[in-house]
Amino acid sequence: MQIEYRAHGGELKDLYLNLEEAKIAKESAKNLNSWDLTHRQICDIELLLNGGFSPLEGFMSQADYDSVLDNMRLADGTLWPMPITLDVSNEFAETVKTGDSIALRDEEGVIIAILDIESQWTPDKAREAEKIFGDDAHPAVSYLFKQAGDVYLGGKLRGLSEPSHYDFKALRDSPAELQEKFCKWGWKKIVAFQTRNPMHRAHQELTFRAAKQVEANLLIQPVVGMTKPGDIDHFSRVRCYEHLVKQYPEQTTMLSLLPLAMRMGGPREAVWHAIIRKNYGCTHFIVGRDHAGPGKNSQGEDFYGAYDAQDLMNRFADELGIEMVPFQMMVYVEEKAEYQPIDSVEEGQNVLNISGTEFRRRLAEGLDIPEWFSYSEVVNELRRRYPARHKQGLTIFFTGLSGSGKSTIANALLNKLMETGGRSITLLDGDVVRKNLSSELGFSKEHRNLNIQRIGYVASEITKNGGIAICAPIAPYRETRRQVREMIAHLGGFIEIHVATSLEVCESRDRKGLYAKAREGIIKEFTGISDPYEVPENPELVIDTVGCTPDEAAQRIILKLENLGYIK
Ligand code: PPS
Repeated sequence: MQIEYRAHGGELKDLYLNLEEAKIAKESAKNLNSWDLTHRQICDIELLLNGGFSPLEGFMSQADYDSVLDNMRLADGTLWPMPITLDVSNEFAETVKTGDSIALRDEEGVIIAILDIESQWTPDKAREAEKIFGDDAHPAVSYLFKQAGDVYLGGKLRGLSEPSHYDFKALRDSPAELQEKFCKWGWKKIVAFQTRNPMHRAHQELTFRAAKQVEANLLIQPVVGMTKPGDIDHFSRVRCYEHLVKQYPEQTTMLSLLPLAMRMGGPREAVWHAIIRKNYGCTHFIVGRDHAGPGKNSQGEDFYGAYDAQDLMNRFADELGIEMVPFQMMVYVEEKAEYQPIDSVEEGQNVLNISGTEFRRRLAEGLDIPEWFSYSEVVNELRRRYPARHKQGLTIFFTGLSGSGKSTIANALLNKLMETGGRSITLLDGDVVRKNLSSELGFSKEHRNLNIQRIGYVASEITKNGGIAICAPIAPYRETRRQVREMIAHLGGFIEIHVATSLEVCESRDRKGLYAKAREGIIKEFTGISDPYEVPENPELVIDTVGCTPDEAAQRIILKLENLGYIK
């Protein structure tokens, strides 16, 4: 097809080698030093190779990186707001030098591209964080310090294979493919909408009005690479978008997925998103309230002003080559039974809104979500993903000293829940786990942590799949318990129960004779005697077994579960 591809900086890049070149390069790449790309790097490389990041021809060199940080421009002056760098570990960096070529591989070992290293440096991460994002509550800053490697490699890429995707293939287009579709359909003016959330009626209204306003076709291009940690997975979102596109007039709107790794960089990110959409052939880009903002900072304030992104877009309007369609928040006006931009609401009119938190509460409790807020197909899709609490998976995590009564209560609870029926339940008792999952482990801090993490992993899988996991290890360390909670809480319920029977009582019971042995020093590192037990700070329930039978303890837990909505 003879078309003039639109691209930032002039030419739409395609960094893939042709078949013949790729065959030769693949052969020679077998002997090259290899770097296994992280998920974020896979997202970046896909858009580098297919031209989504035109005019970039690889990961940034130090000169481009410094210039982007200081001036929002590449070293040659082209507008570019976001660093696109290949971070590697110190150990790997020691094995390569400028002038080397390295093979970049995906998680399965497939060579995606060869990087010809032109630049290698240790970045000042604090400077990058400050210039691009702000304080350390920002998710990208946490990524930068906790996950990203300490050394950056820059250089041109030679693409060998496209990163593979097995899901929603029909909805994935490269910039060239999308531009070819637009050309074939006669779409000249295209307004793009970016999102990382499910879309409801307000978004449909906003995008439809934006397209009407500039008399353009509409491209809904949600991000499916990496979004803010904790966001709804893209599988559920895309099914929602598929329902939503049916709400627009025929032949006006299309859905295409963007494998971008977002940084949540607010204004800079908005400019970056616009450039990417330009590379996908769009002429207009919708920028709404708090575009790509990450929420609150460590002082509890929004990181960026609500319309900072629009201001920055305006600053570069002349050279961007894609026009902004600014949009305000849309709200539902009850008297008019329609959506309106918030500024056009008249005094005295009743505005209805359901916040994100309220929406999640209603899903969790199985409550009504009104038609004016969303489409029933979209809500049903989200109800499937987020069933009401009593249909969700759940982990009941006991912690307490040896002999405190954890296993007995856990067993009583298991039997009572089994009697009720209807749920699949697994008991991961401390002793049983030690015999099966963790038979090679001892009781050092490192081994205990590993043991608890294994229990947490199994419980997280059970919870994710809708079952109930009852865990009953000592789990003496606060930080490890916190990690387990974090691993599970976003997948379903997590209830921590401290079986707070005192050391004196546990020792006087000494059912297995272990305390006596610990006192004599025969058993080392014994919790409560020669190893610490860190008391939970905010467990959902505290039970002292003195004066409380196992039946009573299990009943208290059942009532707690009922109170929290996990059983009905
Ligand atoms: S941990 O700390 O959570 O990994 O411990 P856990 O897997 O629950 O294992 C505790 C059981 O192992 C026995 N045992 C010890 N406990 C604590 N400290 C030491 N050094 C130790 N050595 C063996 C003990 O029987 C624990 O079982 P319970 O049922 O808690 O009494």
